[in-house]
Amino acid sequence: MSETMAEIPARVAVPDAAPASAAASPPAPERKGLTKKELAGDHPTWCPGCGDFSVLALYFRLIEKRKLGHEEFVSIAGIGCSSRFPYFVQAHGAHYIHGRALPFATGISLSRPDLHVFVFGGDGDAFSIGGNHFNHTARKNIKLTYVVMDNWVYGLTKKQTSPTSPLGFKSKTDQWGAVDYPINPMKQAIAAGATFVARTTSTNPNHVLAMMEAAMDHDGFSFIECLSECVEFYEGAFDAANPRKGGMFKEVPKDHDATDEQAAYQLAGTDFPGYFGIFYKINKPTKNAKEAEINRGMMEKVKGLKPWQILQKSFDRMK
Ligand SMILES: Cc1ncc(C[n+]2csc(CCOP(=O)(O)OP(=O)(O)O)c2C)c(N)n1
Ligand code: SF4
Ligand SMILES: [Mg+2]
Repeated sequence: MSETMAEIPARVAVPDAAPASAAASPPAPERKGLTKKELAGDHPTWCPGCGDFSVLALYFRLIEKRKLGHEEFVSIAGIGCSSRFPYFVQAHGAHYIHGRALPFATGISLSRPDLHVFVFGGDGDAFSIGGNHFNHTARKNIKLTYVVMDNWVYGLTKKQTSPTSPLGFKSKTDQWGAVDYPINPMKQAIAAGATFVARTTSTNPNHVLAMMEAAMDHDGFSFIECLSECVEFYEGAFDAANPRKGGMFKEVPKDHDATDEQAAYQLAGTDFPGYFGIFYKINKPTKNAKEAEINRGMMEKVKGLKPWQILQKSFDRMK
């Protein structure tokens, strides 16, 4: 890492920083940020009515509202219908390997702490093949936002049981009904050490936006479980959480203490449709901050040396 990189504080828009010599020049015009129209990438290939459309539209609204420019954020995903997300965003991003979006995004976050790193994916991507990465990214408190579009099924591969499918769900892998106990993403995130844990549903746009905003402002690993219906392979899965379908949308009680892990865990254990909002939010140092500190210390030790001289010192030590 260069000295300049080591000095970049978290989430500072570096390119806008004015050079010292420009102190006397007129202030730069206010940055406009990207518009929804500019952000629209490939036409989404999702089935008409898929909940993922709403998440994409709200992501555009978030970028627009926060006046972000191309150099300030990145959108990463694994594999799945939901993970096709970055194709539909005309900005920096990557559609990566199934279950491996988080380690890839971790590298980006650690090397470019000035960026907003957003990761999108499905329940299979997050909790089956990527389950291990989920736990480790959470415990390391990597500064990024992870939105899991949970539809309780593998959509892309046409209806297999996922780790969040409820007992009895009939799929191509469980023709007689699922027998494996589903995981609870909220409990899993809290237990793994995530420092921001929220739940929302794609049928409540204002709430999705509010959760995304709070998540991106959090200095640490922020996780959002967003219920997002697969109309093709699990129609009606979330009707009980949708007032327009006769269900109930219950927000986290006003007196809930989001810094209380036990209280958050208790909320997470409520029967479906459960609660929506921020269950848990605490501040503790990120891996980003800890590594930056180590880097600063190391740079201090080799101050004034050229990169090749630093390398030579390492070689000399090996002799
Ligand atoms: C290594 C690997 N294993 C399996 C697959 C096949 N595969 C692609 S997507 C997927 C699951 C998708 O489910 P989910 O993550 O819930 O996303 P959804 O399609 O429901 O949005 C699987 C098993 C793959 N692409 N790569
Ligand atoms: S199969 Fe399901 S998850 Fe995939 S695009 Fe269609 S509705 Fe959405
Ligand atoms: Mg899924």
